[in-house]
Amino acid sequence: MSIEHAMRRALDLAATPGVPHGPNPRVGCVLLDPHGSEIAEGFHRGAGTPHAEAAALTEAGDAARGATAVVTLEPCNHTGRTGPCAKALIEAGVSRVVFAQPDPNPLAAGGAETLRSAGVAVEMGLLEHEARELNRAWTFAMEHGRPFVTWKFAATLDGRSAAADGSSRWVSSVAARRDTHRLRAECDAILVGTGTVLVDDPELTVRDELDQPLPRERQLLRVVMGERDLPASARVLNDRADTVHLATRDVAEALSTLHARGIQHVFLEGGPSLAAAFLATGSVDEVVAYVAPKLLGAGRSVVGDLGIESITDALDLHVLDITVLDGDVRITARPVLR
Ligand code: AOF
Ligand code: ZN
Repeated sequence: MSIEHAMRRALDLAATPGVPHGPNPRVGCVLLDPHGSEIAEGFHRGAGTPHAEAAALTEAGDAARGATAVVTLEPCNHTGRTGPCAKALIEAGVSRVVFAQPDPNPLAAGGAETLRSAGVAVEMGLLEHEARELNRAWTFAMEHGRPFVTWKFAATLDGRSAAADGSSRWVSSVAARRDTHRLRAECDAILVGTGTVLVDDPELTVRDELDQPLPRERQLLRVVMGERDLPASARVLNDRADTVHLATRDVAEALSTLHARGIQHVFLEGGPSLAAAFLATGSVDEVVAYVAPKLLGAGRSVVGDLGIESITDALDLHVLDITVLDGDVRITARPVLR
C-alpha cells in the first residue's frame, strides 16, 4: 500500500469507536515492510495505555526491523505514563518514520529530532490537516493554552431562543435535542451563566436516547460562570455530575481556570449575554446552531449586543456542515479569523 493509503488507515485506526474520552489525543500507527506491505497496526486506547507506535511494535515483533512507521502524530520523546516512542522505534530497528502532525505538547515533542539523530529517515506533514481535525480540541488547547469553545444554540428562523413570555422549551425538535446530547458527550465541560441557571434551571447532564442521564463517570464538568449566587436548590447542583461555580465575568479568566483543570473542550450553552461576552472576546472557536422552522417575531435573541454598528463589521462565519434533523437545520460553522 502507498504511504498515503497507510496514513489514511492510521487515521481510521486512531478514530476507532469506543476509546474513552480523556486527556490524550487519538493516535494511529501502521508499520510497512520495505515493499509497502502492512506488517502491523496499532492505536492508542486512552491515557495510561500503550501509545499507538508501541502497540504496533508489539504486534510486529522482529518484523519491525527495516520497517516504515506511518503515524498520525509525531512519536513522543518523553517518559510520561509510558516510555518514549521515538526510542522504542529506534530500538526496534525501524528505518523510516512518516508522521502527519508535529506534537504540540511541549512535554512530548522532539521525537523527530531524536529519530533523525539515530539515523532514521523522518518525513512529516502528510495529511496533517486531517490529523489536526481528529484531535482539534486537544491540538487547540495545547497550542493556545486554553480550551476549544463550541458555542451551541437553538433558535427559531428569526434568531430567537425564547418567546416574549420567556418560554423556551421545545424550540428544537426531538432529533435536534438528542443530537445536542451526542455533541455534549464529546466535550469535557458544559458552561452556562448564572442567568441561565436562575431563569431556566437546567440540569446540564448528558442523557441517552430515552432521555435518561448517563452514569456519573460519563458526565461532563458542569460550569456556571458569573457573580450572582446560585440557589442551593438549583438542579445543576444535584449529584448527577460535578459542578463548579466560577464567580467571575471575565471570559479569559474562566477559560484559564478551566484549562488548568485539564478541560480541553468547552460546550458553551449560555444565554445571550454570556454568548456575547465570548464572541466579543474572540473566544468562540466553533458554532453549532439548531435552527427550527418557526417564527416568533419577538422574544429573546440568541446573542446580546456585540457593539457592531454596521454590516461590514459583522462577525463572519464559514460553514463547515449543514444537516437537516427532523425538520430542524443544524449549521456547524467557524469564525473567519481576520
Ligand atoms: C504518541 N503516540 O499514541 C500518543 C501520544 O503521559 P502519556 O504517556 O499518556 O503521554 C501523553 C502525551 O503523549 C500526549 O499529550 C501526546 O503529546 C503524546 N501522545 N504520543 O507518540 C500516542 N497517545
Ligand atoms: Zn509515545
